[in-house]
Amino acid sequence: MEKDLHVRDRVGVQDFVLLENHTSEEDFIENLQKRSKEELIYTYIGSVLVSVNPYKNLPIYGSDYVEKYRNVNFYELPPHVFALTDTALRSLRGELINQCILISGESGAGKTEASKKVLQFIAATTRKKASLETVKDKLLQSNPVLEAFGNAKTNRNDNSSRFGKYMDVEFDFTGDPTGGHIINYLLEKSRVVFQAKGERNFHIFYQLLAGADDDLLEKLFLKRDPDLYVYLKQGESSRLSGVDDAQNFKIVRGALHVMEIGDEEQEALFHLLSVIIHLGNVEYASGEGGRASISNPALVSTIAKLLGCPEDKLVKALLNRTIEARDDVVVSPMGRDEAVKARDALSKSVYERMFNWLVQRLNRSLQSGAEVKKKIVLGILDIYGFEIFQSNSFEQLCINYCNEKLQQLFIELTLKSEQDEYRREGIAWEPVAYFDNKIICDLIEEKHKGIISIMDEECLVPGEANDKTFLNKMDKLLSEHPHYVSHAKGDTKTKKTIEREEFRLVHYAGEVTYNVNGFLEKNSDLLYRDLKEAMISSSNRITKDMFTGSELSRKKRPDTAASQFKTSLAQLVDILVSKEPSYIRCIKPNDVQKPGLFEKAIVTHQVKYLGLMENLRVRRAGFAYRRPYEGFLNRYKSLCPETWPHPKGDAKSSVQTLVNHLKYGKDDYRMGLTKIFIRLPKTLFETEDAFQKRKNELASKIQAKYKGI
Ligand code: AOV
Ligand code: MG
Repeated sequence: MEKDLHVRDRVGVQDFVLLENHTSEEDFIENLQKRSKEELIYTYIGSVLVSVNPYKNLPIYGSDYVEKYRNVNFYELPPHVFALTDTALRSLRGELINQCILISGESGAGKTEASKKVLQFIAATTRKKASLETVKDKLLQSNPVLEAFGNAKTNRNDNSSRFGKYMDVEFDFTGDPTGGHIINYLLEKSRVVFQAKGERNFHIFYQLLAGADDDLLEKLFLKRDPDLYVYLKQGESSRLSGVDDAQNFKIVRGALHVMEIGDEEQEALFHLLSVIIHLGNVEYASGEGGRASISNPALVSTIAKLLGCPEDKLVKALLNRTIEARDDVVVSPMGRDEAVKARDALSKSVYERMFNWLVQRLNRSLQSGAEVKKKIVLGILDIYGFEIFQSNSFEQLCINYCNEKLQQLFIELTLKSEQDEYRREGIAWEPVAYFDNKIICDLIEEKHKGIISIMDEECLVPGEANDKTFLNKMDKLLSEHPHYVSHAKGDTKTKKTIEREEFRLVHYAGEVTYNVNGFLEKNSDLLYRDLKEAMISSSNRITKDMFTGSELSRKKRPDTAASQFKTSLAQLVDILVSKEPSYIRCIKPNDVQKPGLFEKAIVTHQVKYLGLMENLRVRRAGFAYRRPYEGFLNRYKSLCPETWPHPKGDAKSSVQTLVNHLKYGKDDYRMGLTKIFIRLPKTLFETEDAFQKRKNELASKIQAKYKGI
């Protein structure tokens, strides 16, 4: 196979840095296209992996490939996600440095698939030992569970992640995986009650209907046909070609078992899914004085049964709203529209809490044992990619904001700090210009001035504020901002019209027009007290963990959805910057999910906004590796008689002696103020190989001495 690999990968260049004398964007795209055509989906920019979605299964992830790539230096084999993972793993094991793999790209570009390959490689290349197999199995099986509950078909991707996911794989100091931890970010819960044409609700609903046996369905009062249920049929595409929902249901149940969620708890979960499905079919009429009444009370009775809560309590909560004002308690009946909204809020809340419950349970099951004192982690970030739909709402704003933050991090770490460091260390450097999207992040998140602040303020104004007043306020306060376009101002550049209830943001990845309807409500994210009380009275074993009495007595208003998201993203950035990053930049070659179709315009756009050309320029002129003198010296001093065992001069001059001895070429490295900079990974890898060899020699010498040989 070795031969085969190399023969197959003689198309274009494997590393853009090697595209000698061809530095234009066109050359770059052409190289990508040439390679894509030959199904060579991976290419490097230095150590950044660029991946072009093939939209078909390629035979490049089997155990033969795992073997091929394990413990082989990055540059020796054709680019592959396994090579990137292997490098991160080796740095983790060899130097005990926490790693993270950041995967970005727009919706459908291949992030989630890439994250699965990373995990697959980790599981396949760590030690085979009975006690580890359980851990690995759990790490792998957490995926089908989260995908079933957190992914859905959208018009961009049949298996689109509708939540953000950061997963730490934990290792002990020997490099054995010992467990993991998942953090989830803002689930797109509005999908539970509404889907655009061509889209579906979360996979699990359809899997349940297709895969449950007749007994279970009967217990849940469900019929097999998803088109009987409003919440499941609005997208008019409840069946997905090429996907076997029934089969997937079996896989999910098996995975739940692996995660230590047994049959009883699974049934409790399915009961809640059924509650949600039925809630969507509850119909309301407008009665006397505009009061809502329920047109199909038998259904509410079924729901109460499924929940194990008193029927009258549920009915009351679905039709009334109790408002506590100072010492007064007022029960006010809801109108039809309000009742529908309250019902939907309940469905969304139950689903979201169930999802959080699941993540918590997965984490409990993934927890490393107490005996693992020092943990080293490899984090994998797979979020929802940048998206533009026909109609974009609050959720798209959050998703796209998240992508802005990630792009910001990429810029910070690869373009800005890289260049800052050269300057600081006194390395001669020709600056590379790039677009810094901080201005857009600020537009969204800046205190007092940004969109989130304005939205939060409007959410606090009782009674008078609505989506329109929010929009007006933004139009007034932000109209001068170069990345904000209001209806009044209009888009002078593209001339695309902006409707009265819309605003447009010029994101780093493209322009998105948002419709403001529903923003405030989604941001406030309120669930009326009566519905909470009804849920608290449920005998379902999971709702007991999801709804607790304590939240009823809480006086302080919880943070808005956008503010919570902002806080959690800031925390995410902190987590990521504390680790050594590797990057996978995913590219989508067409908008129709089709194999073999490479649309230049679409790829060019992504190459532009991902900043790949700038990345390349910095890389080409720059240095792939840097290590502080002390660290470098300590690790490699045994390779030179003059530095072993005790270096003579200070760290910097000793490193100079060391690299002279190792015969580093003049252009292979630079000596900075506190660090050595190494241009190509190859140089460092060779030194590392020599070190490993030397270490083994020394070890066997010591052993021999010990044994008296
Ligand atoms: P995403 O995660 O980047 O989108 P996915 O990883 O779900 O995108 O990829 C979308 C689809 O493309 C997958 O379901 C596969 O059919 C195909 N695909 C992606 N990568 C590969 C690969 N390496 N080999 C074969 N097929 C692939 V989103 O979650 O929507 O932002 O939110
Ligand atoms: Mg995804």
